[in-house]
Amino acid sequence: MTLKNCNLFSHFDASLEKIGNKPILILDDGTTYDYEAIQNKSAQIASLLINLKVSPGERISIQIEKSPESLFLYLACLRAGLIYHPLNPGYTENELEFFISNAEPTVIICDPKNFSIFNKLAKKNNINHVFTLGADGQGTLITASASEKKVFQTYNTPKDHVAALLYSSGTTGRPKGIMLTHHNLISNTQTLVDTWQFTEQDVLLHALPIFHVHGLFVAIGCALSSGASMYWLSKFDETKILRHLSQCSVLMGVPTYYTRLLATENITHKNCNNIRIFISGSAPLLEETFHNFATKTGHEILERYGMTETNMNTSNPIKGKRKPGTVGPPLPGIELRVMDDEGHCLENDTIGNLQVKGPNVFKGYWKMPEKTAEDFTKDGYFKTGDKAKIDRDGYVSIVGRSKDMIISGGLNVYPKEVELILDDIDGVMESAVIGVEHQDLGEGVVAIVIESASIVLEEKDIIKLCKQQLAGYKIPKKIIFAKALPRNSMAKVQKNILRENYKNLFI
Ligand code: MLC
Ligand code: AMP
Repeated sequence: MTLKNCNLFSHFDASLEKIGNKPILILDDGTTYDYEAIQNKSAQIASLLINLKVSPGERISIQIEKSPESLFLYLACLRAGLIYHPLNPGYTENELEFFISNAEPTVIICDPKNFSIFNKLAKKNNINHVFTLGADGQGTLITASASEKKVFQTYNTPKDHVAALLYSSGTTGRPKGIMLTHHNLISNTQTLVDTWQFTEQDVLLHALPIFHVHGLFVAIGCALSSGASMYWLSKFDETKILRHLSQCSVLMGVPTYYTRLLATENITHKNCNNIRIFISGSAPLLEETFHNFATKTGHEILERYGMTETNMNTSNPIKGKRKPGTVGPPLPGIELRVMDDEGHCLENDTIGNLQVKGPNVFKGYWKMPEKTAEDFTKDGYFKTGDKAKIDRDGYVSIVGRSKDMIISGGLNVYPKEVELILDDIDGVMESAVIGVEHQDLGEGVVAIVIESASIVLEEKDIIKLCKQQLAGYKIPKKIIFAKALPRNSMAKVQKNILRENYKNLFI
């Protein structure tokens, strides 16, 4: 990497300044934004933030819907050297309390409908600035930045400077902030552009949310680093995807996108004619989906593997064999190894703990130095928490997780977090939350609840109480009332037995 200024925006700038006024963003209604528009709008927001006397390294916490302006805001934070802290718009007040007090932002940007919640949180946490930005691109952030200059000198960023803070929960239920540096993101983005052969001729169909690495760093990163255009959909919608597919060359999605497209029966060789690659990740792609999609469209979905802490680690190849059920070999410059519990490297085809090392690996957990140290080996590998094996050709298969985590429609649910809420409900003695095979979502969240004798509970009441505290995707799709939980001799709940007992619940 020869960039003097290690700012991710400067990295985008280097390719975008070459492409003239072709549209970079194309909306469903045909509105377009070229690079000049994006540069101007991000400069105005960056100027506004810096004029508030916010300094590089301070956090901007953001809970908004996806819109063109949400992209300008992300770019503004990069340009100003501010740490971008995105939050799922589904989070409830209860969940937000933790994130805001932990991230300690200087500025909050929220949907106008949630202003009073954030205003309250801001007062409680001594935060002076709360702006709004709605799904329609309107809000105080935009009105306040409209009079700012359209020129902004991008922050001259040191290599280790943190670009983003993304939280992932943990087995204890307490989320951890993951610090990703500009260098982490530049190196991974460039590796993906090279590996997937992105060019300015590409048109990416962008339907992913931008509060997670997949939509934010992988998709936006590949497009802006190569000068490609993006069809910018506010969310996944089969009808809109099918409407625009023939004008696009790349689609990125979680496996649910592909199973939903297959379920429409309207995905054909013809409407996929212009597509160069369909990319899948964030959750396991079933071999059945890979084969059905290939039959229907003539395209073999390219599966890759990553995580928030590392961005992308492996990918099936553009040219060469894409092996269904595998996530491909390690990306260039990234080292992967499979270890046993005692720390010995395992041979090919043997299942063990997957570890990764490379310029893509995050700087550490926010304000958690002990946890950071615990998750790295002495020789600098990050312990992913995934169980994997590597075949003779170097292809990696993710076969399970040592972390107790459910992936529902590409979103992670930590059972402990849901169990804590359930156990707090009057009438619940204890609970166990598991992931069960689900045709649409990959895994569906299921709660097994043991009632105390005194109160009779109904499923709908439990769901209602959960919804007050947890984002929608974490809410159990089914509550099962049982007499007792299976336990081993150490009194630990045997979730494997529960998963086996309820494996046919959704199929
Ligand atoms: C929404 N709902 C979900 C859900 N998403 N339930 C379970 N799992 C999900 N993923 C719930 C809502 O709360 C709501 O409940 C109901 O479903 C309908 O909401 P919706 O917004 O209309 O849902 P829908 O549009 O169908 O969304 C489903 C989805 C979406 C799969 C399209 O979740 C999605 O885009 N997922 C992608 C997530 C992603 O980007 N992951 C990348 C993580 S990065 P109710 O009760 O109110 O009706 C990562 C690293 C890597 O993992 O390697 O990439
Ligand atoms: P997150 O914490 O949201 O970044 O989720 C990362 C986790 O998603 C990884 O640790 C894996 O468990 C899982 N994951 C991502 N991509 C894949 C994939 N292609 N196949 C299987 N699991 C995946």
